[in-house]
Amino acid sequence: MPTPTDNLRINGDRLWDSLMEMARIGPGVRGGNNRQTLTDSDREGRLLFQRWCEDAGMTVAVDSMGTMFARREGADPTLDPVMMGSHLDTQPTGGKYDGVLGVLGALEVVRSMNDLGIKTRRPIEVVNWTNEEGTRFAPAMLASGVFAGVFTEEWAKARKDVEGKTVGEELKRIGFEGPEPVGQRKLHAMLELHIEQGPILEDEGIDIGVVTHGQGLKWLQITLTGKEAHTGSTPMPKRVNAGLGAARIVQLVDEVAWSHAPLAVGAVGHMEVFPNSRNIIQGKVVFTVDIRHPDKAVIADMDQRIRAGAARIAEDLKLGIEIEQVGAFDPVAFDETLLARIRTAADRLGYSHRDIVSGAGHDACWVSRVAPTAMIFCPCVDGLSHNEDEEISKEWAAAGADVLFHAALETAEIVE
Ligand code: HGY
Ligand code: MN
Ligand code: MN
Repeated sequence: MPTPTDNLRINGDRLWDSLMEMARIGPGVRGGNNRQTLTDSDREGRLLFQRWCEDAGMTVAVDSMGTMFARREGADPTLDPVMMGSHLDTQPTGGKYDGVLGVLGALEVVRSMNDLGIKTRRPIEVVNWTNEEGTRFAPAMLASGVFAGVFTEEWAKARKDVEGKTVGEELKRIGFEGPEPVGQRKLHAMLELHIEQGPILEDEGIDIGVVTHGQGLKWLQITLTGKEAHTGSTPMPKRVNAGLGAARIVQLVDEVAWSHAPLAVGAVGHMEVFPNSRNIIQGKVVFTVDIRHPDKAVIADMDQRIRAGAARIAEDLKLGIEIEQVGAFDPVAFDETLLARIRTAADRLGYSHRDIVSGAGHDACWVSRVAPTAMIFCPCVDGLSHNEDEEISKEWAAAGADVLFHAALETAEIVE
């Protein structure tokens, strides 16, 4: 017996056009994006998204962390909505699709519902979560973390960027500190479409990733303090070299991650050196260790060994050391009912699929604490992301949004 959703598809051309139009806001230097959270370009992207949502007949609410909820009413407005969403903020050298595909793919689902005159029992909400990336303001997934009760709003709004500006000040400055209290908004379920940001789906020629888990993560910010001195006239035995300590700890992080191969990952992505002069021994280095694994116990082991090893390195080199945990979340298991709907939708639509664990963190990881949540991945070229060369195909984007469409309709229930 055919069902209403049998062969419903979104409009892939319209989705692609919207992705390309959004990509023109906050352009990078090599074809990607630099639309960091709460900057003027983020504001411009938010306003475009808001206009598109209103053009699609939705009403847009903003909470006090700046998260945007675009609502399409259902037959029964008293029911909790089905949310679909992700983030519009990007890395400083980010791609055009990380996060953006999830927000604009959800908008495309609503546009397609409008085209097809589809009514759902439950309301539908398309969400743009503030500061998913955690690059300008640590930690990542900041607003979804406040929404899920992981961080207090006060702590989150006090987070500072390298210029000392706070989240709260910047929210006000761009006009997106909304009136709605964070976390009061109820939801029945959330679905997040995202690019894989890894090589598995493309390597295996698979269309859809059914994301069963998100791996756990820890971010340790380490500050090493040595002694600035002349690089030419200071004898080697007299040096207190913070840069040397940082180099040895970067090596230690790599060794610890490899010791838990093949699933563990570890690196230092962020590093600031002071005074950063060609002929002054580095007096201070501030850097962030990023370690991840699907098993909480392995993360704890890596954390403990890196802390102990860093302390030994600092002692050997007579450096001061401070270690502050600036981000952490445990491995997450997503909702089995939603995962089954995603697999069924992919089968119905003729897309190949496989279960997969997310290497990256996502807003869905926090939202899963307050409602059933699941993610859908599409492949990305060479598995590359957090790089301006990030690329996907129009077909991959459409396939992911088609599956999102069907899973959302099943969850929100079509009504005649
Ligand atoms: O760091 C992450 O995994 C995400 O991209 N914010
Ligand atoms: Mn993302
Ligand atoms: Mn990202």
